[in-house]
Amino acid sequence: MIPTITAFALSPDQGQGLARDMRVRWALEEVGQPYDVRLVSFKEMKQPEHLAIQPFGQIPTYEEGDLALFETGAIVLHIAQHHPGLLPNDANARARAITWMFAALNTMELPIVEFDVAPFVVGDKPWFKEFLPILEDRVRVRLNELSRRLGDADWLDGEFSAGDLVMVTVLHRLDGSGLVKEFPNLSAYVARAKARPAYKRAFDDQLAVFVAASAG
Ligand code: GTB
Repeated sequence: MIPTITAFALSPDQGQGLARDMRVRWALEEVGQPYDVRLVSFKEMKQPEHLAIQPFGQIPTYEEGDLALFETGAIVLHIAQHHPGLLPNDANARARAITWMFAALNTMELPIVEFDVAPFVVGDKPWFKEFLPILEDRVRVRLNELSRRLGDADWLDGEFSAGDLVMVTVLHRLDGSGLVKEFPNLSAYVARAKARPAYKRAFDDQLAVFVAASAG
């Protein structure tokens, strides 16, 4: 059965891979699962029909027959558990790969998003100029720890896994900041992941949505 995901009809990032359907598209591409995309406007995301699937009125969602999922971590895990390629067969290695998915979403993404959205949320406050470097340092601490753990390995734990996939989409959010570049091994890690054909297909497909919407 072909799953259907939702994505922004007009993404605020102009198709630069920041909207979170990117990680779902990438996972589907990695496992070779074709999928359909239903584009939704901001208004449609807040309507009862969408809220029934995504209670927070966000994208992406994932529908497959009777199953409707939200939360990208859960969606990527579902894809990885139902197709070979994104999780190791060995039970312990599988558990560790899933741990990296949680680490990406809970330990890394949290300070990264706080740092990224601060200019929009509190950019007009008189204390903002002192506050931003504090948030930046919180991100730097996590990057340093991640860099130390990765060392000179290609991937976080053995073969490329859903843990790397989610981690790289989280680090992608820092692209404009130059922070990842402070850590050459992390920079190389992100570049290695983004060189994967599945990443490129997912990125190009997401960008094509924005290009088509802008043209029309
Ligand atoms: N925890 C949820 C998940 O992982 O699925 C979070 C989903 C989420 O944040 N969705 C965002 C959304 O629908 C889009 S991806 N927002 C609309 C709303 O909340 O009303 C986040 C995102 C969007 C745009 C940029 N950008 O332009 O740079 C970056 C990240």
